[in-house]
Amino acid sequence: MAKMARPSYGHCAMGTFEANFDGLVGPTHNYAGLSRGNVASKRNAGEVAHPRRAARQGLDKMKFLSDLGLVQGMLPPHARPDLGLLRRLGFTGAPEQIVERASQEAPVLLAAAYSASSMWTANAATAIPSSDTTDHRLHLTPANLENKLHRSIEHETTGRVLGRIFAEPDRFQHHPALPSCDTLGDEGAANHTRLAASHGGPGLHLFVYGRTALDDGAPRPSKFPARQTREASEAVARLSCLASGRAHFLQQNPAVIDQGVFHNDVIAVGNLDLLFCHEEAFLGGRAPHDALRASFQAVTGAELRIVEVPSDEVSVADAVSSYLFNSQLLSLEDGAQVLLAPIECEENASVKRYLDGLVGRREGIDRVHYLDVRESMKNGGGPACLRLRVVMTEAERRDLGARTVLDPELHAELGAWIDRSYREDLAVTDLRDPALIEESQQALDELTQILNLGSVYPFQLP
Ligand code: SUG
Repeated sequence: MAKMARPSYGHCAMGTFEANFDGLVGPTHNYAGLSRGNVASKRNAGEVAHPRRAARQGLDKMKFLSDLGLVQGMLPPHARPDLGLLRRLGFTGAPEQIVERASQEAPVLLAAAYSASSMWTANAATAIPSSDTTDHRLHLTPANLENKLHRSIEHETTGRVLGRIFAEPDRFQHHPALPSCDTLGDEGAANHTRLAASHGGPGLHLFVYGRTALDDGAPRPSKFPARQTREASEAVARLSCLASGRAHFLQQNPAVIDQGVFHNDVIAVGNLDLLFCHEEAFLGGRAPHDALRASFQAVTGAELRIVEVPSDEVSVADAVSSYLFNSQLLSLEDGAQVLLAPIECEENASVKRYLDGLVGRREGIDRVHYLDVRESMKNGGGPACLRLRVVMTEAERRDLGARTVLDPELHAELGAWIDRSYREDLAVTDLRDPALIEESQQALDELTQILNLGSVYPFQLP
């Protein structure tokens, strides 16, 4: 086969680019240990969090991407505490009474209602670009996140926010989250990767699931939950009107889920024609690679490059503790491909050695940048967890509603808003402080004005 020219990268290639919508870290960011199967969340349970620092780290990351010439958007935090959740669980009275009683009787439920977990927008939704759908609209399906109580309360607000940003009905098609049940556990884009020769060309959508819910005999992890089901991935692909042959389904290796790989983006990351993954990422090891390559070839006419990290160079344990694969893999306008890795990768000897060698071998990754998002990392959220990728055209971008694409003015306003609205420290025990209710609502009310979002939070709705 003739050697393919290197795909044309850059955010303006053929008027189509990849935008990253990062979750702004909310004012109630804390460490409550709510996520079984997520080792960082459990390890750091009860530590004092630093909401202002966390939000600043997130904003710095957004600025970094924007300075690289990429389109950087954002999704706002959700209103917390979720008083609606606590009311549904039988806590009554004024907000202060609800919080007081929940803190006495059920502190874990209070922590769920206060979680800032919407910051991890890789779990907000699955976005399928218009170039790959039969109705030529961009489809968005919020994830039901049914596996964890504190995350299962996100999809309604997510749906409202996405509806405001992607508002033009001729261009954007919104679906409600899948029914919230164990059979249809959906964790959104964290288990979905679009592979293509260029952002504007046809894409193959790789959906990675943890288990087949309706087959008791199928392989599944034994210790930790497999949050994403095959049934959910298939439903999202169907709902999104993916053109024929554009979806490819792979099962995650159950053994790595049991070692803390609770989403595929903890063990693999892809961009355009490059898939960067660990040797143990998928059930069957390397066996599924051939079929994936063939699907990619059939859709794009190009060759898929798979860079597989061997276990004897980086163990699964090191991949999980450093979050190597939760890096963002980004193509810049000059054609360079960069890996935006968490700073923990620079501090892990085997991971650093591997990355130095990888860049030296020029296997598709030209540079590595290390980024400090430690506050999020301590809850199991690296750079890639913090962003929802949306491949879109210039015309679609022009039709976006609200003011959610970062520019220098918005950056300055958000920085000032964080500094005046966020606490420096927040312990789980502070969640019973009645002042935090009003404080967080006030902050988000101001934010909706900064972002021109209109009313999206329950406390703002009639
Ligand atoms: O769902 N952590 C999140 C981290 C999500 C990471 N996302 C991706 N891999 N895409 C989760 O487990 C911890 C909250 C706490 O323990 O307080 C939490 O929800």
